Amino acid sequence: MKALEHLQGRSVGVLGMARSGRAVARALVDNGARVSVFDDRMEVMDGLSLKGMAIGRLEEVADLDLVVASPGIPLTHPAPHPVVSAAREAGVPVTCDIDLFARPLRRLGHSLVAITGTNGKSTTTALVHHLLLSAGRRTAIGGNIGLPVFELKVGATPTIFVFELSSFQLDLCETLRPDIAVWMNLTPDHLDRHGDLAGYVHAKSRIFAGMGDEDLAIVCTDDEPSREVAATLDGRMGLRTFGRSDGVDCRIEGERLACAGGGAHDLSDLPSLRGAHNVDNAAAAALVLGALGVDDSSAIRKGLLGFRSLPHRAEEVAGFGHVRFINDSKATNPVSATRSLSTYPNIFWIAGGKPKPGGFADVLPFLGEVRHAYLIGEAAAELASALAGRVPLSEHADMAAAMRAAFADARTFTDGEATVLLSPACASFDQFASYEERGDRFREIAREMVANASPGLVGGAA
Ligand code: UMA
Repeated sequence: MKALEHLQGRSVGVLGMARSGRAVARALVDNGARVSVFDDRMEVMDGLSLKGMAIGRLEEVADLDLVVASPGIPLTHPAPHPVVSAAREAGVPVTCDIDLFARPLRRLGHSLVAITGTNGKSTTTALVHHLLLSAGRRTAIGGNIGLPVFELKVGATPTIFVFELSSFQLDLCETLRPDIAVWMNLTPDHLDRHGDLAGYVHAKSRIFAGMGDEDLAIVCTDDEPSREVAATLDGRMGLRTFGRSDGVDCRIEGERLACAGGGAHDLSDLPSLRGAHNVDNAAAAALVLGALGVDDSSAIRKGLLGFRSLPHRAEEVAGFGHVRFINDSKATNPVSATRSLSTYPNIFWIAGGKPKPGGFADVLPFLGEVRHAYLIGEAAAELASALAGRVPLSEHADMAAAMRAAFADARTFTDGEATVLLSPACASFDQFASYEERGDRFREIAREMVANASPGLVGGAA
């Protein structure tokens, strides 16, 4: 693979041996690099097939030519990983899979659309990829969305690579130069990893660092940090904006969007793109498609109609009479949870997990449809005091117990459609290995409860 040819015969350390580390280590071995691998968890190292690889040793880091760190490896906060510190002290460059993979793409005739933002980046990435496919374009999807880029094939036919990029990945990128970079929004998140908001903005802004006047930035200017970032880009590269203020290139009004240059779309009848946040996602996607020469409104509408929401993001997983179960496990911070809270009616809301710093004030204006909150995990007490007096609430030992209580209440609710919503506003790590595991469990329990429920006990819509 062209991205790694220059590393033939070189000594490369791969730090973190989960999804991205394993994929890049295998690709490096296939390209003749001498690969040593590091992971702090014994069980990960024990389970590895080390074909062509050696176990890395801290005292040998200074002899390496390059370290490829996984996104989850701390670089600065709370403290740099010892391998990262040793590499820096010895002047060994530290990079990531995304930076390595993307480097030769432009030279080989491919294009890169890179998408970041605190919320909405996975759905936008999936939507852009889906719309390109439905327009007959050759495209590939990867990155933070859960698909390590070194598992993708790079062939001779020009391909549009669409990558979701997190601040963790961007923090490690030195040479990244997307043809199109999309910035969805910015609210405080991952402050434990980046130190403070400025550190988080700095890491995310690296998406634009290598871009020049042939390239295009697409930025939603609805929040202050994003407006400040957009102001720094003007003149350095092409810039198209979207949002709810005057003067943007793609204006959002309710569930409609009107893009300068023709694209006008009404999203109110699209079941997979419910809620205001999905209008943002569609606006970004329409601008990307327009920039890539796909600006036929009816083709885009056909593509939007065929889009299915991603697992764990407002994913409808089961239904019973008037009750719908929505898995929004990916809502790992309060702002993200506000999106589904403002989308569904009569919400029986399961929230909690490992809290992020900053409290829950952001959800308070969005409780209008919450009929009861079922609180779980380490955050239960903090959430209970934030919500007290605003909505009825109860604390539960775990998600299964909360779901049983929520389903019982939703079934006997008689005033319209009811939604049992998992939108935790917290990370999952206190009770689950990942938000995916939490969402999978929610889906499984919901389907079990529905399969075992007696139809005679259904409450019913008014
Ligand atoms: N490890 C150490 N020492 C440490 C930290 C981690 O040895 O101090 C090891 C762990 O034991 C483990 C490995 O590193 O074996 C984990 O690496 P990783 O966390 O980077 O996990 P990957 O499976 O490689 O997944 C990464 C992204 N993970 C993170 O950013 C935390 C995935 O994003 C991404 O999908 C994947 O690469 C493919 O590109 C996940 C994520 O949670 C979805 N992202 C965050 C988010 O969306 O909020 C940013």
